[in-house]
Amino acid sequence: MTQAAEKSETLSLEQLTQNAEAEISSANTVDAIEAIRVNYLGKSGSITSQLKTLGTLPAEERKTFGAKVNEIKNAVTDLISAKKEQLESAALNVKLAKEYIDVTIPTATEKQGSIHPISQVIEEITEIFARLGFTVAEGPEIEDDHRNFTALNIPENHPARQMHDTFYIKSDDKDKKYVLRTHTSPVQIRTMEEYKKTGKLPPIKIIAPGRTFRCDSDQTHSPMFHQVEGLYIDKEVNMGMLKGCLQEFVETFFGVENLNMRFRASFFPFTEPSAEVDIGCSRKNGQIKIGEGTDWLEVLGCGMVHPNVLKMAGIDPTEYRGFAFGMGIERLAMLKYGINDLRQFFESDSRFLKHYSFGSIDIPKLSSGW
Ligand code: 2U9
Repeated sequence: MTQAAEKSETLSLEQLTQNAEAEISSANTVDAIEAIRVNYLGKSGSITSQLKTLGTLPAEERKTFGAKVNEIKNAVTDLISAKKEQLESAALNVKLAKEYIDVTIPTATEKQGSIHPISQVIEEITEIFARLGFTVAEGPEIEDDHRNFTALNIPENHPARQMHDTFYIKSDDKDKKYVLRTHTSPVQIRTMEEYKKTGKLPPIKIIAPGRTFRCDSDQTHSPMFHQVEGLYIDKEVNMGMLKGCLQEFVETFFGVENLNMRFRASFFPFTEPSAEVDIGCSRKNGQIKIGEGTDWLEVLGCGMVHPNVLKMAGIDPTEYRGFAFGMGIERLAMLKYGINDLRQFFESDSRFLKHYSFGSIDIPKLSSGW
């Protein structure tokens, strides 16, 4: 190629680039940019055609010319993708602005959903314990049997394992058995493990609300049910503090000041001493009235965390103590809202929800003066 021919070739490539740049810059739709791409880089596009002429050039010119065309091709490709991205994002913004939905506008009353009583009661309980300084912890519903049992002082072959009517899960892992958690206690185990792992020291003050599972189904048992458990570990934790905390809880939850409450000695493998908690009530014609009369009604269980449980979780029981409690949500919801059939909770009958009608923006209904 003569010098003049080379100059004109360079100029034409430069011209090509300038034209492409100008067209890309003034393109204002994704379709327009796609048309430009086809014109320059498509099968018979002008840059592609330049590459096709390579074969006709003498070997010594091929390299420099080829490099130049490739450079232009890459530059134009980059410009096109940047512009395409910019146009696509602008188009999306226009679409989003057009399709804007104000989610705060209330739906028609007859179409409004409502909060399930179980969710409502979990909210109420969480609110009360949050005021007492507890935070919420969560964990998986499928657990290994170490965290569900062994770490809670329920070793293999302990009768409590049978009492829990456990759903076992098939597993290929020979060394680990998995279960649907029979209580939310493994959440507390996980929290203690995390403290140990990260070197964080107590106090630990958590509640663990959530679903639990036992292979049991009749008038008063559902294979899936809900619990809230609590755990407080610190250097100076004692049974008196546990009683004060639960007294505050039952009074606020049931909305009865100075509600009679008593601890009745009981047994759980994970607490020692252990107690069941009763509140004062009256029973007339099968009707329970909380805060009246001289009868007692069991509402939850509690105790001081067993030293073995603290030890297994890496917390020194000579330095730290803990209290723990556990409650069944369905039972508390039935007592507070006068629901008399457990099955109603799980039948998905919208009339049931409508009847209790906890609005989605209601705050938990707590009747004490807090
Ligand atoms: C750790 C240590 C101790 C949790 C506790 C209870 C007592 C209890 C029942 C109430 C009704 C279960 O739903 S229910 O059948 N629970 O009585 N639960 S103490 O104790 C723990 C938990 C975790 C690490």
